[in-house]
Amino acid sequence: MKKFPTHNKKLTDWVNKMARLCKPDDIVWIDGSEEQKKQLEIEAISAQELILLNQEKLPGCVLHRTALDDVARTEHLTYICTKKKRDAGPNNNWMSPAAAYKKAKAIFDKAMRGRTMYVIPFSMGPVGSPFSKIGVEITDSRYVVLNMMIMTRAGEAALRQLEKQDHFTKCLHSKAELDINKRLILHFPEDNTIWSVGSGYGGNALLGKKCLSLRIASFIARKERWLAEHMLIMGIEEPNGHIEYIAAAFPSACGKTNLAMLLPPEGLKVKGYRIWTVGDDIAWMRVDSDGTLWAVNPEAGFFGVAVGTNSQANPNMIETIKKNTIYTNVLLKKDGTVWWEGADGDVPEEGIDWRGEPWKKGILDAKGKPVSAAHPNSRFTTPIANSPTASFRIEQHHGVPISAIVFGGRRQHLAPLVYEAFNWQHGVFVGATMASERTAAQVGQLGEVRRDPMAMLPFCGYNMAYYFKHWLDMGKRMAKPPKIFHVNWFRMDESGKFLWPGFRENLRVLEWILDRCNNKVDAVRTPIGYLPHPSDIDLTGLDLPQGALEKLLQIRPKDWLEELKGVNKFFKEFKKCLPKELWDEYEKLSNRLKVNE
Ligand code: GTP
Ligand code: SPV
Ligand code: MN
Repeated sequence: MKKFPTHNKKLTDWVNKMARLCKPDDIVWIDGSEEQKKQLEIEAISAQELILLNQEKLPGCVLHRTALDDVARTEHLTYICTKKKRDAGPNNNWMSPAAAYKKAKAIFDKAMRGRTMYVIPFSMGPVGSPFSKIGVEITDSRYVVLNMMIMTRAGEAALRQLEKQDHFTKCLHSKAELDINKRLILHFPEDNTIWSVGSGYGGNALLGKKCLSLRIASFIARKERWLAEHMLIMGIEEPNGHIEYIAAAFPSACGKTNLAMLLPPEGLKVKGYRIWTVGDDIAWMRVDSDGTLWAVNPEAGFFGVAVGTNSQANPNMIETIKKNTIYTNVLLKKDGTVWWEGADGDVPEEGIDWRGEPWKKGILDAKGKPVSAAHPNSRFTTPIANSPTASFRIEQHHGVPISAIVFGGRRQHLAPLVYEAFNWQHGVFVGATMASERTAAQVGQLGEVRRDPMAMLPFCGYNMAYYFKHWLDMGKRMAKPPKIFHVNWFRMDESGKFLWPGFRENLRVLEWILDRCNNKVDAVRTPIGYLPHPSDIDLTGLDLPQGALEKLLQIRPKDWLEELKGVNKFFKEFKKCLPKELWDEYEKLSNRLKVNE
């Protein structure tokens, strides 16, 4: 391979400049070929960055262990660096671009000494689609390269596209010392640039993912009048062959991947539904000339949560991750296969845990707590094309039309199983007031309820007050905006058990959502929105305890009024910038609740 396979001056100048800063021993351009991938794998295995798994049982699969304090996104070290602080908003950590570059430069300085610098041209979205964006990631991590080769369209074709359009997102990454005290994930939306240093974890280091496709893309999308969202995209094929597409935003580790790949439940089999996965994490959506909303998934792979994945919850994923998959922070079994809490089969007798320590069934730590085999945020990286549910429209430059937008989160008590917003503006309010209990996907206190508007709190690359305004404007531009819904698979009974079985059974709720979109059923008007008549949720073949559905659909105005206090506090953080329409919706909801109290 030629040393510099491009004549694009912007690109070569930038690569040279970054090389002068990081001082790598060598520079290698990623062409995306199978041979290059194999070569990198061999090198990574001999450098002990990867472990080759049992190739008979798991062909093309490898295992990686991160540093112990590098297992999830570090939101407190993630910054939006705009000239004006107000443009980043109260929802983001802010640093001035000058201060941020200076601080990071000191860490990047000579960080790649003794290492190879890889240059990865990549396309988010099908190469050549007018909706796709080109990025180039520079990294000193082979693990990052191999992940990017799955998660994006990386290599030669993306480079040729870059040369045609001559602009790209500059993404610089170095593991440096993998020191959490010298870790920064910096976004410079005004320079179309990302600098990430000191972490090797997915969302911190695979810069095409959250950094480009959400933080930078959301900033661009506002200017170009489209939406970059933390949403899955799925197609629901009806027995007559017609496919309806929905997009759904749930916070990290709240069920996007599982829903996007759903296998219809036994009880609904006779109805003949089939699910097609377009994406499990990110949606780029725009209004087309027909006045409706269309979506593409910018990614080419899944970076999915391992813990809890099994053939009961997500059989399609179990098929998907049997080959060409990178596993991160799971248990290594004696036979060279892997395991995690909630995986298929018996708990293994022994193995090497995600920390690289010997592990035995039932082993307890010094405090008497079970030692986890896999980290709760352990993940696998696998091509979407591996999935039996991969949609035939993934590569289509135009994407898919969206009939419904679904918001959701983890709420033990408050939110009902499903409800529908009265209209687009109310739907934006529903999204803007979302909250969820914290999961292991980000560092912090598990279980704590935090407001997470549109599941975008950690990912919106600018002031969320402007983002809400942008959402409101998008609705006005559509002749037929999708209907907006809210779901909660996580409501619990008094004893702390989930009231709803979730997973495959969620199709029953999607069925109601589509029926509403197609005006097939009416609904109950409540203070918070339209709720289903219990008889309109098809429970055929589902053994739901007596009264459970009623509990799942219950609304307690008192609890909602309490919730509004948190919303009020959150909205006030945006001061005068918050769109008036959201305060209007707030007042209207508050009044409706008081009448019903
Ligand atoms: P990110 O990749 O972090 O954005 O997460 P995600 O939104 O794709 O979440 P994912 O589908 O990986 O699910 C995360 C966790 O939620 C897993 O542990 C699942 O077992 C659990 N989960 C998913 N769907 C359901 C459901 O319907 N009910 C219940 N109770 N748990 C679920
Ligand atoms: C999430 O945390 O929402 C993920 C994983 O999808 S990460 O790539 O780390 O962001
Ligand atoms: Mn995610």
